[in-house]
Amino acid sequence: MTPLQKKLKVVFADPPFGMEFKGEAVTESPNLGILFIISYARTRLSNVEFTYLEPFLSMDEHLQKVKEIAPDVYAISFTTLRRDLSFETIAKVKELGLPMLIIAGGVHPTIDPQDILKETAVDICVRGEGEETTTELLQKIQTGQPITDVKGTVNRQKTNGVRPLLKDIDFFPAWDLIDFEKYEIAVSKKKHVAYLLPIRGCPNYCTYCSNPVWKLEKPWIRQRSPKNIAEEVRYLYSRGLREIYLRSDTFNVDIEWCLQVCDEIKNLGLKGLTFQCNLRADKLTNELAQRLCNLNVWLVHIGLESVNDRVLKGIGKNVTQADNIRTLNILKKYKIKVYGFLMLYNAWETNGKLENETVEEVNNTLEFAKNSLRDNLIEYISWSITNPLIGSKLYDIAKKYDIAIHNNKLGSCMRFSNVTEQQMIEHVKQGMILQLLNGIQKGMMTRKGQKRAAQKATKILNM
Ligand code: B12
Ligand code: SF4
Repeated sequence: MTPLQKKLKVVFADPPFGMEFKGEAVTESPNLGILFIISYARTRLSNVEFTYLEPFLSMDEHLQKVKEIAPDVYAISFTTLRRDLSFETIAKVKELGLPMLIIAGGVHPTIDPQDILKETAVDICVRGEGEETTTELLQKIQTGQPITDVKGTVNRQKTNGVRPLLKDIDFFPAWDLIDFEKYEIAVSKKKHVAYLLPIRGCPNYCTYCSNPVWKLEKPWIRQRSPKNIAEEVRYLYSRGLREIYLRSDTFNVDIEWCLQVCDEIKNLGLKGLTFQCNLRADKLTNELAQRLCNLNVWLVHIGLESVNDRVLKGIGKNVTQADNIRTLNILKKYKIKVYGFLMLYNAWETNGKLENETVEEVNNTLEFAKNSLRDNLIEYISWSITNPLIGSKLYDIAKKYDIAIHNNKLGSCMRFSNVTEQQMIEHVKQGMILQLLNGIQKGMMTRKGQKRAAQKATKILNM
């Protein structure tokens, strides 16, 4: 520490969802983005004390902790779907009247920093990956330098450009801050599961995907070295974890690298360890499936989305239904189960004309799901009515044609001239019943999964 470096207390926060949100995706995993930033910054800065306020705290607990710590910097992370809760949290933190700098980062501040600067007391928004930007900001605060010009930030005076994405991502999150007992995912073999991110970015450009953090700058895709990934697996094992979910959007971006990752982890010789991962359906080889099977990957998550090639093409998925079926069959051969994700009522634009998934096409998708569950081609399904999220190409399409709606029964989705609301509600009911009955039947659900199922059942009864 140089004499000029003042001691800093920094609080990183998820918005406080509270215990009632257990059963929602927010308490499946700690915020990996925050843990990556802390891990990166603390090896480069001295005399900074980091605290992480986790998502399961209630608003009162959250505020109490901020009061006790009285941080110099309060840094909150949020997605667009949590905008309102985050704005409420920021307002209440501000009301505490403590002298602190308020920073926002993550998906929503990256997409729409002006929304945050206009509506809240946030001083600085960080766009894109936060490791280098936050480290530079904290360093400048510590040494009393101005912070209005830091690259990758937006403040009320100016927008400071885009910071290049990290080249070296061979480090892992600050797991030492986490008690894994507090997190639970919906479907798992072991009680606790840690998420591990082997890749950042995704090479595709699906119209409905709101994934702006990675798409501000190229190269989007960066892979960690197989050795570094294996080191993280060893660390998590030493912490008592026996199930790990390789959670990057797509694990099989580069098959050769994937095979090396499997080998490095396997060579650790750790007993009783199981895995889940995310795959894309167009790139699975028999060799990779065999290697995943040897590694005890028991569940693979795939975004199948739709069974109609017209729709898959329209939404830019770059996959055909033949790819989907081929991949499901390969996985079945190696006894790897599949969690399939479906989207209903998607939309896209072809040659300047709006197109949407028809009632008949949605019927096809649900019928396929029903048959595949029966034939053990798919083990679990989850589905959603397509929501045109800000940051996606679909958001712009929905805006252009003025089709975005939000109502109590369907949530945020789109309306189309060839589909009635009643037809959509019928499909929501069918989808919920299918997912619910299958989940109960398969019995692999954790308490969280059962709670989610119960929430869905209540929703059906109220429709
Ligand atoms: C793993 C994951 C989860 C995990 C863990 C969440 C997490 N934050 O790590 C769980 C299951 C909990 C989760 C839940 C949800 N997720 Co999620 N999730 C992802 C996924 C697949 C990977 C995230 C990731 O790679 N993290 C690793 C780090 C390195 O990246 P990062 O989180 O973006 O963080 C970096 C920057 O954003 C920034 N940063 C982040 N926070 C902060 C805070 C500050 C102060 C600063 C300075 C910087 C900063 O620096 C970080 C390090 O570089 C992404 C897709 C994607 N590839 O981004 C979707 C994604 C982020 N999730 C999404 C959604 C919708 C959700 C849910 C709302 C789902 C639901 N219906 O409940 C919830 C909301 C959770 C919340 N806290 O609000 C959307 C967000 C879209 C949007 N416009 O809002 C994404 C983009 C998926 C998609 N393509 O649509 N998710
Ligand atoms: S939906 Fe998945 S495959 Fe498509 S662009 Fe988004 S992350 Fe990539």
